[in-house]
Amino acid sequence: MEEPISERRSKYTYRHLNQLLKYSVDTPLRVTAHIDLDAFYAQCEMKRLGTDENTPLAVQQWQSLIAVNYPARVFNVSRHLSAVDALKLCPQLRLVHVATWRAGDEHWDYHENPDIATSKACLDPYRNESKKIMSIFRAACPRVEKASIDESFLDLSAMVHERLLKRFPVLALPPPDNDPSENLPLPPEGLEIKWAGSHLLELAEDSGGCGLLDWDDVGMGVAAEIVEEVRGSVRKELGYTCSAGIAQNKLLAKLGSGYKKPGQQTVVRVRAAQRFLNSFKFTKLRNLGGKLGERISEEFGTEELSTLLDTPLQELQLKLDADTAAWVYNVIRGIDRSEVNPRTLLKSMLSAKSFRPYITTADAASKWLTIFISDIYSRMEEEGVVEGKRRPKTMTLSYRSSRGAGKGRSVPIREITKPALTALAQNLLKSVVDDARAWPCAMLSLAISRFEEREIGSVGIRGFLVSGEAAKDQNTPKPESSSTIEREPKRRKVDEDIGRFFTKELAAYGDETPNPEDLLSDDATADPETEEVFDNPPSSPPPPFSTATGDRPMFLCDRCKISLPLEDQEEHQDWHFAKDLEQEDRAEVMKRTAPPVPPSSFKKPKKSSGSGGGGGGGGGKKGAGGPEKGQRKLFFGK
Ligand code: DCP
Ligand code: CA
Repeated sequence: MEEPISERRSKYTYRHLNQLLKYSVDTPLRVTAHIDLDAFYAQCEMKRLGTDENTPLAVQQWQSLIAVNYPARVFNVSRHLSAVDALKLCPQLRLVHVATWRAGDEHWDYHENPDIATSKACLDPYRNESKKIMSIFRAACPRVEKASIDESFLDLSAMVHERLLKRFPVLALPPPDNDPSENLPLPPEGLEIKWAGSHLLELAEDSGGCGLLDWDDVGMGVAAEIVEEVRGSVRKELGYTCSAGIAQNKLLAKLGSGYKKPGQQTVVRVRAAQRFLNSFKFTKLRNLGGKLGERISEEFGTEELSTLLDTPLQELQLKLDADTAAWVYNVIRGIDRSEVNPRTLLKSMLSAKSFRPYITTADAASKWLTIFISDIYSRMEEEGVVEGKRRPKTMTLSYRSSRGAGKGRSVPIREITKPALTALAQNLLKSVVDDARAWPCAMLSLAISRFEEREIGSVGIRGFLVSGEAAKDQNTPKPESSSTIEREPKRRKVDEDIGRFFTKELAAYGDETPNPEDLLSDDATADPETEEVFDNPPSSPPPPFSTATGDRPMFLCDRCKISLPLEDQEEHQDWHFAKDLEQEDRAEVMKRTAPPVPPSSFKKPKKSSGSGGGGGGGGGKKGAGGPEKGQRKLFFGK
């Protein structure tokens, strides 16, 4: 016989409720949000220029559009178009070029038609706005994770707990017999959840309908109110609209925020999660967009999430390693135990420039280095490096020659002053200059990495100590953790001497290309302190090409599976090159710092899974996912 309603209990326990206070990933009552700014760079420019909200506007970097506002999207203007093609679709489109550092200037600034040969794009204005937005999120919620320049995760669990207990004092009473495994009473009968104007996704057919509310629904309703308040503050204080997803975990919250845009929010209730997930290809899920997703779709002959759901765990384990199989099995069921991690660990800072035309002299390279140092040093000031809060241990200079050959050199950083760093970089450059294979030079990049700070150690150690599900979760590739942190430098000064050189020595090289064989040989003359970390043969296969809608040639990056205008191809590959270099460097360091293998053992030491919290996983050099948005942006930010 069915129990009378008054006797029925919630399916959640007092323990589940209390776990909210500790942001536990184990409670099914957990609530997180993902907030994503709409057309972010475009909104920044609209605010700066005081543009009317309905004016179509796009942000360009050289000839490519990198952000398109929603009024322009009505005209089918999209990020993949060139500025010229976009104007054909929407003649009234307002085009704004990103700010640039220009030869001879003391500051970055907005310039009408910046010259790609003598300028470097600057994303500082967006970093600055991002910083203000983050302050609003952090003031509203104690646990915020910055996921990229315009995306954040909020763990709302503790805030929801507080509001629930205030609103439903019955929840504050001790459990029967003080037993936390007792089930909670059900929410009051007839309770109506307001949902704060959120979109709601349909519940699964077998979920018992919407009449049977439980505390997960009530908690989500409270979270929806909080998110609406936060979005309201961003709008009121800074004028920006953003979209948000509210769900039990980060995976679902992120899918939710993209469901309706702009200026809207979506709640993915627990009972709606699977149905919602089934509407996606699994390659659209967080961390499954890159190599791992590709491999799974090849192995199992499908990209459909719902088809993969029919695959038993054992079968996944036959084709994927045990941890990955378990992780995938969970993720396609909406189970994601990753924490909202408020620490923003600094991994590296990179400043790079592709040269078209190629540069051909040491003098030109040296002067670009001066800009890189200025760029990086001001970010170091902002990150507390200069005042000693954290300390980078390695500087890496890498280059790519006109024929695609690449090489990187690293040195330990001993002194954090601008003159010392400049001297170090210039010394590194000397070894490149002497290397005939570097010329003509198509790309130079300078990176500082291996930041020493307490958090890095603790994350690493936890990764080894935790067991079971938690360990699986931590071992699962987290693309966001491998991206270079993009923060918000102030307007900064470029050294005055920068400007004097750009006009000379910029002619492209002729056909004098180095012998490819030479490019593979070792450099015996390297300074003993200079460690060669990467050597990229020039003969890497060209990426597959695809043709986009319209007649604009596009290429599909075979590594991160994003389609980009053909003219961005080299620059994009440079970006991969620089990131690879960084990864190789970290892997090298891990190898060197690993405990020695006992001489009796002939077993190879187990390959380190990644890069000290830097998103290894899946055995791949770059982790399973392709670069997420934050990373992709980098190659625009030369
Ligand atoms: N960005 C970039 N290059 C890319 C992708 C993005 O430079 N390939 C920059 C410009 C975007 C910002 O990052 O404004 C945020 O990226 P999103 O993918 O979130 O795109 P938007 O915020 O522009 O639009 P949406 O409203 O779809 O989020
Ligand atoms: Ca966005």
